This record gives sequence, structure tokens and C-alpha cells, in this order.
Amino acid sequence: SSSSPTIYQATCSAPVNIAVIKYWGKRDTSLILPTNDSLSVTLDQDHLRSVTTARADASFPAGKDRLWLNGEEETIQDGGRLRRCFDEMKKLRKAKEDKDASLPKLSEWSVHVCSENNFPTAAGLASSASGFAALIASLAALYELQPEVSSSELSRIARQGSGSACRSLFGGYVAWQGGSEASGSDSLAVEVAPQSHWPDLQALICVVSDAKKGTPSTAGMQRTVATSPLLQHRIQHVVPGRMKAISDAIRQRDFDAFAEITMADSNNFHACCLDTAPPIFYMNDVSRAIVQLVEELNRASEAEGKGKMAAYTYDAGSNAVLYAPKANVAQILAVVRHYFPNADFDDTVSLSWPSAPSP
Ligand code: 2P0
Repeated sequence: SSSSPTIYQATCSAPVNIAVIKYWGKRDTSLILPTNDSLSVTLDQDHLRSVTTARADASFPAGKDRLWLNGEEETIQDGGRLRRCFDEMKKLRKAKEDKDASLPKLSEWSVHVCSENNFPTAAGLASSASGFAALIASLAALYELQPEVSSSELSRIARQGSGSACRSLFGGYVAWQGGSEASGSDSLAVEVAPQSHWPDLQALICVVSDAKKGTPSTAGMQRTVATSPLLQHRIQHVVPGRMKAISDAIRQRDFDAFAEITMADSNNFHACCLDTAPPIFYMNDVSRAIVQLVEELNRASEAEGKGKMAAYTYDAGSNAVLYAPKANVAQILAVVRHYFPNADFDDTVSLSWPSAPSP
């Protein structure tokens, strides 16, 4: 008899998220448990995303999962982050199979995964966040884990791939609760508000450089943990109050408060990088020129009795992300274009150095 074999395959995409309260430092480097809570805004999937297809097949050689990233095969190392993600997801599938004997034993088959980003990898544009989130989402779809397994539970697994990835399992405004358990059971992402709660907030990516960054986050943050007294102050006295204040600002759609906290936290994070021995520099002269430009726009707007125009934030790279209410976007773009006349952008703002003058 002939029957066409069932194909077990799922494709999912996951968006990039940009933190407004930054994650920087681990209390457990193996389980990826952070030294502080963080909070991010998930960007629109049309622009920056990872798309991942996962396929399980009884005919794949046993015991050999494989993964291709942007067309190149990655090694899945024993004890590594990818291995842990595959193992944790297979464990969840196995539990489902144990409850329902009629299910195919996908947990025993090897998986092949293919993942692509539509933006430069490792340029401070959070590629590991969307990448691991898309991996976990595609395996969850392949294994048909939801809705029994919640997105927060999946975020706990994505976290073990890359800390910031746990926040990309949700859209909108997302908190990563660092948790206090040594097992990491309470270190997961929760939704603060859906994107639809505050659709007026827009993000502009200013691509200052798409070169690979100097100090990778994983190594850089542990050097900060080991050497920066300012980081200890940040963890104990700065972040807890800001988490609450920015959550309130989001709930109240209070852009001035949101912007003030976002810029302060970006600057505090980069100050901790500078306080690291040896120091870590992620922002460059163009990044700093954009800070001055936004500060000046805000000063002028507030002098007219209006609120702030925009907020800037920088991750482990030189690129700026600006958050602004929709009504301000055209003016911000016009000003950016004026000071960076060779910029090439539509909704992604590209800025290049060295021809960009300071404002
Ligand atoms: C963040 N960043 O909250 C912060 C702000 C960069 C600056 O999360 O070691 O790639 O994989 O957990 O998640 C970058 O760190 O590091 C990061 P790992 P990750 O978005």
C-alpha cells in the first residue's frame, strides 16, 4: 500500500525587541539569569524579524539536530545554548506524547531548522533576541505545544538561548522578571501592555553602522559584573524604581515620563559600560550627535510648553533607536535628514560616518 507521508514542519517569525530598561549582567551565566529586571518594546514585524522553519522527520539521522542561520550551518555544541533549547522543547513534547499515545513520537526524531534575519546580524540590532524567539516559537508550533504551554513558559526556554530573547515571545510592552529562584523557574517574560494599548508610539531605527560590534554582549556584561561598582548601584538603587515608573508611564500612555526614563536608563547602561575595566565603548561620535540632537529637540519643544519630541536609546552598538509619538515623526525625520544629509532611509534611518557633521 502507498500513503503519502505526513510532513511535520512549522514556520514562525519573531520580532526584534528594544529595551528601555536594559538587561546587562547575569547572576547565573549557565541558566542565563539576569542581575536585574528589564523592559522592552517589541518592534513591528514588517521591518526587523527572524523567520524560522523547523522540521522533524523520522528519516533524519538520529541524534543529530541541525541548524542553518542565514544559509550557513551552525554547530550545535553539547552543553551549549542551542542544545539546551532543543532539549527543553523536546522535553515538553515528550510530556505531551506521554499523555497521548496516539501522537507521533516527534520528540525522538532529529530536527532541522533554517533561520533567516531580514537585517544585519550582531550589529546591536538584537538579532539573538528575535532569532532564539523564532526558534522556540517554531519548535512550539512543530510540537503543537500551545495553548497548554503558555508564552511565558516558552519565554523561560528562549531565555536560555539568549536573555533578551525571552522578551520577543510577546508583542507590545514586555517585562522580563529576573526572578529570585536559583533554578530560574521564575525568570520569564510577561506582557505589560499589548501593542494596541499605545499604537501612537513609533520607533525609528537610526543605523549608524551595520558593522559587527566590538565587544559581544555576553562577554561584555560579565566584565561589567566583575569590575563595575556603578553596576551594583544600578542593580540595587536605579532599576527597581524605574521598572515601576516606566510600567506606570506605559499604562498611562505618558510619553514625557516614558521618554525621560528611557533616555536615563540608556545613559546609565552606557555609563556602566564606561565604568567597566577595561572600559567598553558602544556609542560613537554619531551616536552622541544624535543624543544632542534629540536633547535639543526636546528642549525647544518643552520651551514652547509642549512635551518631549522623542526618546533615544542605544544597545550594545552604535545604532540609535528613537521612540516618538506618531505626530512628531515627520519633523524628527526632517531634522535628522537636515543634520545627516547623506542619510539613506525611509522608515529605517541610515546614518553614515565620517561625513555626518555634528548638530
Ligand atoms: C537588552 N542587551 O536589554 C540589553 C541592552 C544589550 C544592551 O540584551 O548573553 O544578547 O545572550 O543573554 O541578550 C544583549 O544581551 O545576551 C542585551 P545573552 P543578549 O536588550
